Amino acid sequence: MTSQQTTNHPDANLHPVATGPAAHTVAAHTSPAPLTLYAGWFCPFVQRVWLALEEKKIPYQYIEVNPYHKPASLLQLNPRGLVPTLEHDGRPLYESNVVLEFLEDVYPDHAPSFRPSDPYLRARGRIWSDFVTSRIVPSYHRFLQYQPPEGSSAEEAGAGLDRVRKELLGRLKEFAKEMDGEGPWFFGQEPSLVDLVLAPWVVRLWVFDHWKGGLGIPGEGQGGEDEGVWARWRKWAKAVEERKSVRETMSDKEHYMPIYQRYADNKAMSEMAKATREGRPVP
Ligand SMILES: N[C@@H](CCC(=O)N[C@@H](CS)C(=O)NCC(=O)O)C(=O)O
Repeated sequence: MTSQQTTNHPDANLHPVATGPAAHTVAAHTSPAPLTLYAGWFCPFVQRVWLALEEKKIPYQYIEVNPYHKPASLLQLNPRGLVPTLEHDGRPLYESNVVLEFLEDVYPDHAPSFRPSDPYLRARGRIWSDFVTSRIVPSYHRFLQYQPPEGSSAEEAGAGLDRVRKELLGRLKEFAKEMDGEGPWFFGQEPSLVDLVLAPWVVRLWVFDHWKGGLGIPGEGQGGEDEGVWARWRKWAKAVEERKSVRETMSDKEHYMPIYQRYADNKAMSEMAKATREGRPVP
C-alpha cells in the first residue's frame, strides 16, 4: 500500500499524474513559461483550459496538483483551492470560463480564435457556455450521483434514476437544437469556446453506460421525431471525440474509473459532489 492509499481522505486513491496521451502532453510542458497551469489530469474543468492552450499553441508550464490535498502553493494563488488555476506573468487567475476568455484576450495572435467575430454570436456563445455550466454539468452530476431514497421499491428506484437520466438527456437536446444546422461545431465549421466548454463532459459520457444503465442518446435513425436534433448531436460529439487536442489531453480510462466509481456511489467528497448532494450550483 502506498502512503496515499493509507490516508483516510475519501479521494486519496487518485492516481497522482496523467497517463496515456495526456502524459505525453504534460511531458512537453515541464519547462518554466510565462504562463503556468496548475492542473489535475482528471479534471474536466481543467481540460477546458488545457484544450485552449494546446489548440492555440500557447507556451505554458503544466504543474500537477492534487486539489483534494490542497497544497499551499495552490491556495496562495486561488483561495478556493480549485483547479484549473493559472499564473500569468506572476498574477493568478482561476475559473475555467474566465480563463478561457482571458486567453482569447491576451493571445489574440494565436490562432484559432475561439470567439466568433460577430458580437451577436459571441453573446450567444456566452449564453450557451453558461447553459453548460449551470444546467448540463449539474444534470450530469445529478444522474451520476443518483441514489434512490432509503426504503425505495425497485420500481421507485428505477423511476428516480429515469427522471435524472431524462433531465440530462433533455438538456443535451436543448443544447443540440441551438447548433448551426451544418456544423460540425456549435457555430459551424470552426470550434469556439462553447465547444471547448462542453467537450470534457462529452468524452466522459461513458460513465453512464458503465454505472447507471446508459444515458440513452438515440443511435442513428432511432431518434423518432427528434432524429434531426440527435443526428446533429452525434455529428458534434464525433467532432469532439476526434479532435487532436481532446485526445491528447485524456489519460488512460482505467485511472478515471476509481474516481468516477466514487461519484457513482455518491461517496465523492469533492466540492462538486457536495454541491450536487446539497442542491447547490457548480462550485
Ligand atoms: N468553477 C470551477 C470548478 C473547478 C473545479 O471544481 N475543479 C475541481 C477538480 S475537477 C477541484 O479543484 N476540486 C477540488 C475540491 O473539490 O476540493 C471552474 O470552472 O474552474
